[in-house]
Amino acid sequence: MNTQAYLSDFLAKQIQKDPAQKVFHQAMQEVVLSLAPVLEQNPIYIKEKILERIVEPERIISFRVPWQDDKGEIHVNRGFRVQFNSALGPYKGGIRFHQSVTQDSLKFLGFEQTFKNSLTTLPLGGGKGGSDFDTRGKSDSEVMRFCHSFINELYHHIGYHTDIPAGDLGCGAREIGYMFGQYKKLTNDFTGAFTGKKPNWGGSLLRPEATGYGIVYFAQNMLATKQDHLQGKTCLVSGCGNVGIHAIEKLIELGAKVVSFMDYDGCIYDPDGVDVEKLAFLKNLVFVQRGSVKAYAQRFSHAEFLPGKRPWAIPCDVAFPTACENELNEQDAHELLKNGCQCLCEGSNMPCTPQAAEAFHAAKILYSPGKASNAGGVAVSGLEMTQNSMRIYWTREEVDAYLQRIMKNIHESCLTAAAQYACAGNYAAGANIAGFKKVADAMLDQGLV
Ligand code: 2IT
Repeated sequence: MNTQAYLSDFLAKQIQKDPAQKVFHQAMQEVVLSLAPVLEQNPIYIKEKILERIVEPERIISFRVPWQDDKGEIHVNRGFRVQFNSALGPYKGGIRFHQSVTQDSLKFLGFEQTFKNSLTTLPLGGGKGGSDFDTRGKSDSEVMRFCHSFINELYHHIGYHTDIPAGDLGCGAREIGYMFGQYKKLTNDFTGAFTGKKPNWGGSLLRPEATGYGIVYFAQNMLATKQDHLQGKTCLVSGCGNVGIHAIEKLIELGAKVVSFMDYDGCIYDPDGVDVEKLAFLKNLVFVQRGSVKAYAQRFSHAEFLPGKRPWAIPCDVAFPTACENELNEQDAHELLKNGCQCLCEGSNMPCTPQAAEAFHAAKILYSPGKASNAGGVAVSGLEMTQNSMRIYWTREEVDAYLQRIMKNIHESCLTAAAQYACAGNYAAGANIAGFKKVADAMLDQGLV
């Protein structure tokens, strides 16, 4: 059987196993199809059934999360941890708290995480977890009771050398604090079993900023291949959570002009660009008030609030999707390209639909996949683990130097792998190939486990 036929047959069989897992299939298909040249040059991966093994999570834990709200009413949510692959190190990946969380979405995220973590060059396996619990509209004490209940089960399955969760959508320092506290209470052990901790109890400086800064560093590296830079560029950012806000911060510092950001209610278009003062307002609004971005347009005169909209129709040079999977479709991609966008740097995991990604590839603009460009977050989580092991703290400057070096290395690995397998300049294929090879070779070394 030739490689293309093998891959079609492989995908058909996998899809048949769980026909409803659409988003996982999308992620699997994207990775697997780009591996054709690798399989051709390394038939051992086919003989040893590496693809069949790598798409199957090592373990999925699914559990009940009962909790009581402030009125005493009982709620039951679903909790999951997908322990996807431990060939390179303990399972590592975030916890997502959002109503959209299902086993399917966490399988997709755990799969992506495995390759992303491999790209960081740190000894990290891949995992992801979460719950269909929505933190929006909940009081602090409700969030605490939920997090404690979540950990009452999850603590059996995680640990410093086993599985190290962190934050993700809907799960920030507050939630990590409650989970870490309960984990410590139950295990009687103060270890770095979580990352994204606050710096006064074991967290790394720059971890909150790392994903956002990292995507901007990656974009800098991409632009540098064309002797270009971010200064003076008009940029779009979408989601303004932890990733988006820190991307905006770094972009302002580098002299770029950020004209958009959004939340669940809609999009802000600020033609004057976000400056340091406006960013301080936005940070307070999002991180402290937990309010809607609408308030930004009420506060700053030229800014417009576009209810229910996303930013992709606004003309820009560089775009940073930083909200969630499939937030940018084919029509959005054509709109961006028509308006002159020359660089699309993914901050969220799989933000582009396959058709949107195809449009960016066809137009040959600089286009990076999330698993490469957003790896700075988990990379600094890896550095947090190192600091915990050494029982020391590094300075912000030390962590930033590591982060910049890691993003540069990931950028280089993508380009090197792409060139080696005849798809020069294709960051998506390069990231898949480089990420896959390291995991696959470790799996070969470790035998059938
Ligand atoms: O998608 C991601 O890389 C994360 N949510 C961060 C994972 C981590 O372990 O820091």
